[in-house]
Amino acid sequence: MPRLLHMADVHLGARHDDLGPKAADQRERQFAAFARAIDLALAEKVDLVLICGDLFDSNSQPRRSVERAAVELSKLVKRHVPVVVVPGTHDCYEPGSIYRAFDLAELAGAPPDSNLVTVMTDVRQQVDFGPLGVSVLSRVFPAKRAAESPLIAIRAAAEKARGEGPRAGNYLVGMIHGSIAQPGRFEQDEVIVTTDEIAHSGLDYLALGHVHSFREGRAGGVAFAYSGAPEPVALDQDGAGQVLLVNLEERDGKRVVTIEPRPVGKTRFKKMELDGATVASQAALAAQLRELADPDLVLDARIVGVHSSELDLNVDELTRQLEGSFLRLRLRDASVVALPDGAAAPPDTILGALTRDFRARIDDHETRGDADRAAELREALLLGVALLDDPTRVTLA
Ligand SMILES: [Mn+2]
Repeated sequence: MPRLLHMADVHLGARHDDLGPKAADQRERQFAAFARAIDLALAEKVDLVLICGDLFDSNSQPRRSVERAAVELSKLVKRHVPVVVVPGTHDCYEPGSIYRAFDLAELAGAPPDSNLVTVMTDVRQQVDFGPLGVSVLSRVFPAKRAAESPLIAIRAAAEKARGEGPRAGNYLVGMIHGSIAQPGRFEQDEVIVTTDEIAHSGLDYLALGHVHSFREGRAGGVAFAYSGAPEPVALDQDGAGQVLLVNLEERDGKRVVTIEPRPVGKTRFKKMELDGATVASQAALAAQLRELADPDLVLDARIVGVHSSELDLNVDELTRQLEGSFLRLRLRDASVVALPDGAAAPPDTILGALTRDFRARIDDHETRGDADRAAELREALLLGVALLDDPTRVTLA
């Protein structure tokens, strides 16, 4: 029973211009996840490793970075675990492709013609692992954009393989870096396939790359999956962080494909809402958030509800104080200040009339969903109440 490890979208060498001084850290995190994926392949004794595009973030990487990736692949070579790589969109097979500039197989120490490291190209579209009973099929274009669906050529190759003597019983595994067409969402992309094409591909399993979140599905009798990125490439990709172990087996004469996601990424995501009424002060909130401190955590915290008029909160300042404690911190204050109790002021006083009139206008804007205007009116009401109560407390600066 052949057992595969499927990964994609490692994006080694990503620049992360938006991360500033943390960019190098994030590159290292991605490399570490790649290394853990290789370790997992060895620990799980898989028979074959598939890398479905965007192993590198771009076609221009320094030699030392390519060599460093090849050192990881050499660990597979030493244990005679073959690996098949397809170029993606970031590292596409254009004339200046990284896969033309460097011989990954040689760098990884694979003997020539050993099939231990195979990079699929526009001329290398099939590799047969005879003893394993697996044939890997792909269709790579010498440009970022495919002239046609890669499944046209893959289907033809699958039909041929099924008809050929020694390979007729092989499991057929396709590798594609591209999008599955979805009306209204993915109609345009560099490489597009349809679920109908997958259903009629003749494959047992289609390994996909390009979408950075894990997704599995079935079209006709064909299992397919996106492994997602081993580590998020951008800090909003909360479906990333794993590779897939794929088992191909026959049960009662039927071929069964099972897909098991296994975590290799470290990044964790947490979204939380804090009730403004429970926030006593900025210092108290800082202490509360500090308890969650974790360099692998992307924390998205939002303060909601109603807060006391005594609370003086500067979320930008607080974010600056705490951001070193997290991989990334996003802090937002969507709470509103508590209004004075209208019933406390007799209706025939100025305070009573002001409160009643403003509350009606605030309610009106909130009902219509104009939160900004409602917040302005709340501030104005609080200021008015303070002026009537004790004008010396108010400084209009
Ligand atoms: Mn990608």
